[in-house]
Amino acid sequence: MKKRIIGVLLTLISMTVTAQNPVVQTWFTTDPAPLSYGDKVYVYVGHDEDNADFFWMYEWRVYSSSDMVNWTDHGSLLNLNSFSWADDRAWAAQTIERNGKFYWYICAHSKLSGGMAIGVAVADSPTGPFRDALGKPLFDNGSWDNIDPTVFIDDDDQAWLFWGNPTINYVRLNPDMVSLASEVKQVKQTVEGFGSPSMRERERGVKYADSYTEGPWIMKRNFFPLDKKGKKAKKAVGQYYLLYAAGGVPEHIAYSTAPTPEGPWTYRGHIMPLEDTKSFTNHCGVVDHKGHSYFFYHTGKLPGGGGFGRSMAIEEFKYNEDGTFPTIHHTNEGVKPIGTLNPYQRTEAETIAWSFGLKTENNQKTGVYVGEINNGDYIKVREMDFGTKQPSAFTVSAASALQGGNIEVHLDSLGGQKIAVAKIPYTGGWEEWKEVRTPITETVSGKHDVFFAFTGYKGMKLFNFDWWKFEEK
Ligand code: FUB
Repeated sequence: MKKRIIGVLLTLISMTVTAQNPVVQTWFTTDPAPLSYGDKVYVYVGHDEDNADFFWMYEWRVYSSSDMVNWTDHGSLLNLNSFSWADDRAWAAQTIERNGKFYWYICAHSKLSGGMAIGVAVADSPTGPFRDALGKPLFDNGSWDNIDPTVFIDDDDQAWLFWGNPTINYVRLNPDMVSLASEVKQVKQTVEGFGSPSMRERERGVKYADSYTEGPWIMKRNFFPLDKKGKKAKKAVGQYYLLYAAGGVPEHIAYSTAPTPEGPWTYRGHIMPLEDTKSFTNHCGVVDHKGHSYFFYHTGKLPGGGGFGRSMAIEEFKYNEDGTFPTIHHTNEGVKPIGTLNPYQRTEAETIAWSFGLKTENNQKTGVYVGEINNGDYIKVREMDFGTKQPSAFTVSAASALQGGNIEVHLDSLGGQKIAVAKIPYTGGWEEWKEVRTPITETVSGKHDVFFAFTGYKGMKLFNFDWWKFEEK
């Protein structure tokens, strides 16, 4: 019995040590929509409230990473108050860049029509500041179907917006990205296209291959078709993909392809089959970045999570040679790093590969910082490359209105080599930031995962943590 308990404990510890999923542990992060821009992947998410019994959602948040494992929290960059016409349900959304501007398509409950409506916010950078581009919805006809907008710009510069549950609606956008260039149309759902006809046309007692539910993700990809002998064509062919949550609830992810954005669609099967993800919804987004392809989705697997407490997760995958998707399963491990972190650059404390116990907070004065730190909490950052330059000091910016505490810096594991202890004093307030510089005498070189372990008096909030930096000798 004792052996079994030790075995379970060891499994739990090793899971935490290697886990990258769920990607964020500080907040629930739902309906992830990734965007590759410059050196980074940005991901735009919704936010389930703690202990919710429905999709009580009031804001949208943004995270970014240049290595896919350390994610920087940019905070809550849009909320229902950003849209004068919206009063509830800050549900799924997606952001796209065009000519240096970032357009964030959201859906929310409209107090104008009483239904769900599509809105759009705009900013000059992927992390805002975002403002409602129109001061009114982009599309609002009083229907509850208007959820989950997804957007893409075709090679001919035509932008397309798709959305809907249980209908699939689509429209052309004007080059300004904030007005409609065509009538809103509905994709005809058929057995060939989606595994079944639209919900209203499905016949009782008939077992269909699949069924569109919600959460569309529209994208295009060029691939080289294979002939019957498996030989690759010389010319690439553009293919349109519509990925979506399917099968009613619980949802799996399926997809269809077409030669044009308007179809005809061919049902292609499951991408992420129904698995025990602890969430009865799923919602996906796909991004190609630096030669890697990533599948974003959500699960209910964060402790305290579930169907109304969902968290984004990521898997890397490779397209099949014939342009189809492989089957992708959810994992705890998630993705591998594709870059390193420079310890000698000031890094925001909210850049996190894995954390335990704490939260991030944001406000006008400080921006985003790490708060709610208690004894025993920790942050792990991965792939910190000290190179051959020996660090001589570790500096942090922290604030405490109480007794403060310690930031212990360990290499490779929580119990690994301790290279510094920053002692945070009482600073006069939770946002009275002080820089604390600690010399390093231990020898450190090469690449390490680094753990910031927080210690201090038990049972009370210790300090807030804004940024850290190592100095080279
Ligand atoms: O997050 C609220 C709703 O749940 C989304 O709009 C759907 O796609 C489902 O994930």
